[in-house]
Amino acid sequence: MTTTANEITYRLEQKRKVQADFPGPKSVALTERRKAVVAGGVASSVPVYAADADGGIIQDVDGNSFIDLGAGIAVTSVGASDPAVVGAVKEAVEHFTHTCFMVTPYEGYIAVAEQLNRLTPGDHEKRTVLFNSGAEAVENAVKVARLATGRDAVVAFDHAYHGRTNLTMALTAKAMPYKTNFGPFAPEVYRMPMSYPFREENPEITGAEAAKRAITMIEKQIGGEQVAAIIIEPIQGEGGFIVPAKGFLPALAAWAKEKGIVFIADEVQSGFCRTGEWFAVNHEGVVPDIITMAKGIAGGMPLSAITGRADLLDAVHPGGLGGTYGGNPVACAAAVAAIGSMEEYDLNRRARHIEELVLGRLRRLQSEVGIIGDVRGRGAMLAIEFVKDGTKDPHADATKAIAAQCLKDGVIILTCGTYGNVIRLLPPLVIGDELLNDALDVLEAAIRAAA
Ligand code: PLZ
Repeated sequence: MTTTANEITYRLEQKRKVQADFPGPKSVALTERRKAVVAGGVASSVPVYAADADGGIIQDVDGNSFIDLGAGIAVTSVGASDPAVVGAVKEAVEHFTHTCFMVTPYEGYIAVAEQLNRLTPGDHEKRTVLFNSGAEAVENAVKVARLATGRDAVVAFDHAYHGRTNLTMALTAKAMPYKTNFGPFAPEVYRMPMSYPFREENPEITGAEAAKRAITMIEKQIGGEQVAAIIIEPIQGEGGFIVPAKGFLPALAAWAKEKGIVFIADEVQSGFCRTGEWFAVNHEGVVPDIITMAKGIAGGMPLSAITGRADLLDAVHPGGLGGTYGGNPVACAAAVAAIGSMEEYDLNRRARHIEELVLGRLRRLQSEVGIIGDVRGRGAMLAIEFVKDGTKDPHADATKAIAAQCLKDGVIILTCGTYGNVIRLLPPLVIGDELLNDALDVLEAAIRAAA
């Protein structure tokens, strides 16, 4: 057991330790079994199989310990085996695994709704619905917006990612690997230009001007009065951790309000302390009409939610929203415990501390290395965009090579970006400084080697 300054206790030793020739025999055997039974369309980033995970460490079946800079794609913010979450799950599961909230309801669902209504931005009257995945939350946010407005059109943005179901594929911007050959896609989805400061033709363009560019296009191509919803990730995730210019989100939200358009913030990736605030929209004081949540919400248990204006959510006829597993009681217990841990460990403060530590190191490195085009992000949602030396041409090969080298040295690191040229850092928020610095040493060496 080791303890950090912020009193987080770990079960597994927080130390990177990998055999030079991993994957070991047990992982190799599992890969063989997998090939015979698991569909080839499901890919994994690393060739080892997890046996245990805690704090910033994932241990594989052969005893290798990797530093986790992905948190299962921004999910295990409180750690993959936070004692409070584990205890709550055990307690809940001993009573009942499922009854279906639409059949025999239970308190946990209500408790989660109370927490989400309290934590999401705005002090207006709110209502919450629970689902299983991020995509399902997005689907339902759009359903509610269409019903409440009586309009069809939905506006999404360049570089957006909203999921893999039919409607959310339509909302997602990137063809490969998410959409190619999976169509036809849902209609009435319109794509508008994003504010992407690093790649703007005019680097001087302000957030308000970038919003105006999108609004003008909406008015020309659709007409504001036809639009049911604008959906946007306040910091885009899969698209490259793109932080829009200051003022972009508030201007869009203000215009949506004026036109009676439902402003949906997709905080599936950016929510729950990830950016150093409960939600990324808080950085600019934006209050969405509906907010979609998943990932970090339940410490790794599958749960998602939409929380929004009571008048919108309550416009839906009884029975209009639901699903067999939505708000599973064990997942609800985990969510209440995970939110408790976020508050107890003050993970917003912890995320801001991670930002300071990581950005400082990366900015120094950027001044020495030509292939780092941009370093950006908020809290513990940070990214490096790689370019060919002295240009803005995306450098996907270097990005891939750097991620591969990090893995070889025992650091699990994720890439993203429309051009596949972004390394994103999404550590569990409970990771200790020593482990994080060790991971950054590995990353820095890999970047220098590639440069
Ligand atoms: N909205 C903003 O980031 C999920 C998906 C990775 P689900 N992002 C990771 C992959 O390759 O499938 C995501 C997101 C935002 C919606 C979703 C969808 O959430 O829980 O994966 O359905």
